[in-house]
Amino acid sequence: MLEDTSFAIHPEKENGTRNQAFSDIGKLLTVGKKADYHLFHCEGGEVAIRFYRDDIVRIVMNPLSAPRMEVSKAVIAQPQKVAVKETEDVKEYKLETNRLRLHIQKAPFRILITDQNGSHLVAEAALGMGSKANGEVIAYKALQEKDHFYGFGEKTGHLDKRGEKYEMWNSDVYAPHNPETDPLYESIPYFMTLREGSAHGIFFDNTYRTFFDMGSHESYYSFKAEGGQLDYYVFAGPEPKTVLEQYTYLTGRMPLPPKWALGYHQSRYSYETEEEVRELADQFIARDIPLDVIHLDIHYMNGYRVFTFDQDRFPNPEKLITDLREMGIRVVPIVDPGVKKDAEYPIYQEGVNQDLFCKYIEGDIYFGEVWPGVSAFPDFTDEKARKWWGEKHAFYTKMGIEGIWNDMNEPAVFNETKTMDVNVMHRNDGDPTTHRELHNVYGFLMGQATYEGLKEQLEGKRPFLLTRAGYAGVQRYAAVWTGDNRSFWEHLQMALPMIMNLGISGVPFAGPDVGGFAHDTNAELLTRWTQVGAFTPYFRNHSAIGFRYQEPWQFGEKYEAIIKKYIRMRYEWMPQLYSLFYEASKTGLPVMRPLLMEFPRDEKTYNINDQFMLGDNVMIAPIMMPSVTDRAVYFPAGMWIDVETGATYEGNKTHLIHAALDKLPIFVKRGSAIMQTVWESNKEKAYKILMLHVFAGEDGDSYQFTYYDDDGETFAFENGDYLQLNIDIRSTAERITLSVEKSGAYIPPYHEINLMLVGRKEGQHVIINGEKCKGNPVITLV
Ligand code: MIG
Repeated sequence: MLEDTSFAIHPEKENGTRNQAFSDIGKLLTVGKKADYHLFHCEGGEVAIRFYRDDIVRIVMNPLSAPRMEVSKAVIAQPQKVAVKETEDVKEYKLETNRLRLHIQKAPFRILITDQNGSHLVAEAALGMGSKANGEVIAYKALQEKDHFYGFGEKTGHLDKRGEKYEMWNSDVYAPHNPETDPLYESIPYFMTLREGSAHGIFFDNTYRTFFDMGSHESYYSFKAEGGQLDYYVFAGPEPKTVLEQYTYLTGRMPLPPKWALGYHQSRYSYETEEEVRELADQFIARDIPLDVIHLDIHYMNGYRVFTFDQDRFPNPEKLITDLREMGIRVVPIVDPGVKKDAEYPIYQEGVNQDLFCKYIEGDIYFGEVWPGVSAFPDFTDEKARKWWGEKHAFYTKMGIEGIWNDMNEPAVFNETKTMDVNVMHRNDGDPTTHRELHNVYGFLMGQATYEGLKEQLEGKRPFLLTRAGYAGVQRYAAVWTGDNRSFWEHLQMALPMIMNLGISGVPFAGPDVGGFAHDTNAELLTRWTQVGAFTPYFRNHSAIGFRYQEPWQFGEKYEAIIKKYIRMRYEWMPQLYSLFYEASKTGLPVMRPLLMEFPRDEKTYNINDQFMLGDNVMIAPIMMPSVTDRAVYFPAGMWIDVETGATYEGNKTHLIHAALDKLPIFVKRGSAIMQTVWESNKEKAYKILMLHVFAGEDGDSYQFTYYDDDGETFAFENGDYLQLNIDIRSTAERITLSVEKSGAYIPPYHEINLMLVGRKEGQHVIINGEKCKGNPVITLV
């Protein structure tokens, strides 16, 4: 229509194309030195280079002004004092630490980053870094033939992201999560490159809409943002594990979750009434299927008003929560950010009166339509609003609630853009800026507000938070579930690379809706999915309104028995899982890992999507196809033992594995061990019996691991109240030698650990801490 007016010859039409021209950073003009960083003034902008550690360097390019050295909310590490050797010749500057070398070419300005031996990590492409007149900032980096990419947070598609293009813009996507469906709910602008066995990482810390192009061109990849600075960190590696340690040093690690949060969660959109919830809990108890958590979706609220219960549907929530707790079940309610515009609703009143909602620069509150109808949205970028929101959770914690589920926090809004107006002006803790810049951290900050509020109120107990949206660093506050998947086999398959890449992106506590959210699930799919779910870090069965119910018993006895077996298995493996979660909280290493993380020199592992490692010694190869009971499994180097049959498989080979519907193929590396317990009752989940299964090794096999335990729900472990066993296992033809080193003050309900030997050779003795064992070997703890 406008084309018929003078608009057709609008000046922007011509300039528009010119505006898109890329302008390279150009030549270096002058060099300046600040207290702990270098400043390079170039034709097309200024570049700051600051070392955070000798293996972490930050590069900030600002095309318009001096680089701003503040960091986003993702970064929690302070730069350390790093010894940097500095040299200059006619062509370049060189900045060097023990681990990194930066060759800074003067004309045009280019940065080549190598390791201490001169091997290229990040090299610039023919095009360097630069900007466009529309505010975009861009980096082009050399792509090598053997580069493989991982991370990017929550993305569909395969494990190896080479050749893919991604966008980061937190989005509510109910439409099917297809391979090309992008972006989804989380924005983690971070990736790891694996090149011939060595790894390094890049975190592009820009909260605007960002884009990554990992393969449209033969010789380079690129990343860019719609606005802000080209602000990125390079992590030196050289192992995939060290990259993760470095990235999570910068952005933080998951706090140790309460043990109950690692159990089985049952959810549905929605269990609509108190009776329905009680009936559900009774079913689990009657059928003796373990259950830790029931989720309450939006129907629990009064007209979808957060911090309320509907009086008809849930007349006595306190009693419900107490009664369920007696049965060993906790309640986790959903909390969305939208606050109903209702002059008689106290939360809305407080938000308006205390000036806590998102506003336009002109002062009007931003309103958007969500479940409660027209709603206002707390401005989580403001400390005052975060505190207020956190405090409001006393409504739940006073009832005995210890966990919250955050949904719709992209934020999702029912309009054409699916989110808040990008012109909303956030307070941003005193540095106001637009939603366009802060959209991607809105959910992250809601998570911070919620987690901190809960922690304060729970007085020493560990909170649990589940979130849909987030930004880099989200692991500090929340577990992540991958949103509205569907009951398709393809979505079960997709969940594996998605969760593994989330793990590589610093988020170890993640999982998909088991059984699939939308669409009707079916018996076989639910069964196979539950087998996988039992070993994904977060384990929740959730389904959508209008589709088939998918609780463990919905498809008859045959399937119920198998599903129950695997939910129980989750609990039998809890000592092992909890130790891995502890490790994740300390080092950032994920619980569920792609094979390449343990075998980075084995190229065959670089894109294995349908197998995963649990820690460093357990490999799981689920069946994720209908009617299939045999599959090929790739075994990396070593000898691998099927935990169920004891059969041994030689590594560096692919074997055909049979797995009837009741079998999930699980393999343990020979010479290593796993810690297990037995399922007793839902009420009393603290384990009393502990078993160390040692998969007897042969000459030269050795294995070390740390078993960890504590009370499972308080922060007392931070003051030494934990049990840690550093276990070292060495095998020869004559003996299996264990040394167990105990530390910490926690006294567990079990007093000994029963050693179970799998595949012990004739003539192999067992020696524990120097003593030869007779009969059934036991490790005594007291
Ligand atoms: O789809 O609260 O992803 O888990 O059950 C509408 C209702 C909003 C989206 C979440 C889903 C949840 C549902 N929510």
